[in-house]
Amino acid sequence: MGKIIDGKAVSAQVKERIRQETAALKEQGTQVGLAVVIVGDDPASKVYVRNKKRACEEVGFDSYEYALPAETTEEELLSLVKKLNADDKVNGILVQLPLPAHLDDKVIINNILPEKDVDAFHPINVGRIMIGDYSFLPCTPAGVMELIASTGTQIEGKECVVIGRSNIVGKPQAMLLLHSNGTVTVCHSRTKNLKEVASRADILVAAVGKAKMITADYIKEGAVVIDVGMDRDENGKLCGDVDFESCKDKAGYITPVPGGVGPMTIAMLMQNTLTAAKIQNGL
Ligand code: L34
Repeated sequence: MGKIIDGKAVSAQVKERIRQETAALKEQGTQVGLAVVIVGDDPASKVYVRNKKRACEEVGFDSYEYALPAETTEEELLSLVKKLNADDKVNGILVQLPLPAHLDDKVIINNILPEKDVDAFHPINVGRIMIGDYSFLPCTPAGVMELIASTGTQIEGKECVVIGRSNIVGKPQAMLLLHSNGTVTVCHSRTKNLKEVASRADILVAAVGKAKMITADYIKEGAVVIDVGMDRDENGKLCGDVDFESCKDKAGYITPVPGGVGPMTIAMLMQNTLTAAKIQNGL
């Protein structure tokens, strides 16, 4: 029987540590603030943003929420970003993705000050991650690393397979595993023999966006299986990229959806925001 990794419990531990540090900073006169910008009314994004706001309350950050209509122009969004860049109360700026189709993520992200880019999506921060010299780690991949660490599994020398090559998850995930001395393979939609490659993995990270695509025949007995997917099954129920039921006994460790990677993404956002506040205050 594989052990279920409790992302809620691990994230609660991380947030508790952040809460204590935030309270200590406050005593010294530093209050931490995060601005979260959401454009349009994608229901999933609204849930994630609400969870981020709640996490800010839990750890003692001020949160500033900007819910803009779907018709917001690039000019309007950029002017908000610039206002937040200049606002000393705002240590971190997060523009929730995806944006409506008429807005270009790249243009918006490039205009967030790198030192306030708590998603680590700005090219400067991406470059720093590439060379292993960073202050912020992208939230989802960093959360995955924490979940792997929580199992006591050493990454060094292990076969790590990442399925998915997005800029937000797959690519930075591969880099973080590499920094931990894993032997890393990145698979994607053109990979041949995906099953064969995936089932070599000691550590498998699925970030494809296809409901329950990873069945037991994709995984090695005893592997650590991390499910980044936020998908809907045939009944519209939230599920991951991994077919949890068929994999849970074969895996050594496995994350559930919900309650796995999602809460960790948010905990890591809190971590990055705290780091940003410390750097901006010369601490
Ligand atoms: N800019 N955009 C930006 N930064 C991010 O870090 C994100 N991401 C991804 C989407 N767009 C983003 C998130 O916030 C994914 N993501 C995210 C955050 C939280 C949760 C899921 C994805 C989450 O809270 N998941 C819960 C279930 C939520 C539900 O009930 O629908 C969980 O337990 O997994």
